[in-house]
Amino acid sequence: MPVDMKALLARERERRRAAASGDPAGAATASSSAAATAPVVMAPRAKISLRDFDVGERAGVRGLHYVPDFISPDEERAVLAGIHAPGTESRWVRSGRRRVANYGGVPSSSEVTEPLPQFATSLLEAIASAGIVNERTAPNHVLVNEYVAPAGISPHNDGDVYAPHVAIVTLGGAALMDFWPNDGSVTADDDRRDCDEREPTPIAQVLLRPRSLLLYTGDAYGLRHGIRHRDVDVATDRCVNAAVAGVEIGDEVERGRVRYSVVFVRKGHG
Ligand SMILES: O=C(O)CCC(=O)C(=O)O
Repeated sequence: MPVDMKALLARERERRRAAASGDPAGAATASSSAAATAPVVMAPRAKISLRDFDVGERAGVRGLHYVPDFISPDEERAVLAGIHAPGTESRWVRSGRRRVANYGGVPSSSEVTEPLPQFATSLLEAIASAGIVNERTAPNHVLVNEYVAPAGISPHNDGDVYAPHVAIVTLGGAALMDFWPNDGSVTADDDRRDCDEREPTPIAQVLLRPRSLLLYTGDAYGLRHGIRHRDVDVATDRCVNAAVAGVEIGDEVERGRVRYSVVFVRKGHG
């Protein structure tokens, strides 16, 4: 999760200071539950079997799952409103070409410093009701990425703090995520480097449609992943979820103006 750690630490310190001093503006950002917006309500999901959503198998990658249309368009709108609720603006930190809002402490530290915001707990309840996480594996930290096209995220591996599970809900726009073997050569700690032609051919690509849920765990968690810097993605024969995402090899997929990803992780090796 390459994030501008300096900016994030400064923001986190500022937030804690404001909360401790009783500053109302700080308090609004210190606890996202203070954000005055309609609560996000999600219908409980029917239990799903992840085996039905395994997209990594055909590329020999274990632990890669893609669930299309995990949330409805109304739920997507409600989550986006929660992400931008009053008091959340000060959460955003620029990291390379994207912005990141972080909830639950400093991403690289295993310390959990606050509960998840309401939009995230609702999404999480939906994920839990589908049987995808349980009490032992439930995420306790969320990062929201905002990508204004053509922004992407440089190749990276999420490292030990979050291992072994990540769940990502895509909102607003689409993007093609590439996965490469983790040869140890590049673990970017910022977004200055693009995923570009210097990267070897990915072993798998997943087209992340709006309202979908991506899960990577185990072997898939160990890979590097990234999103290229471009307005339009082209599905290649490595696109492991092409059928379910409704594309054929060679199809061009517009990103859309802005994509958000809500990235759930569990710190503390649950
Ligand atoms: O936006 C995404 O789907 C990927 C986000 C990501 O890789 C990260 O935050 O580390």
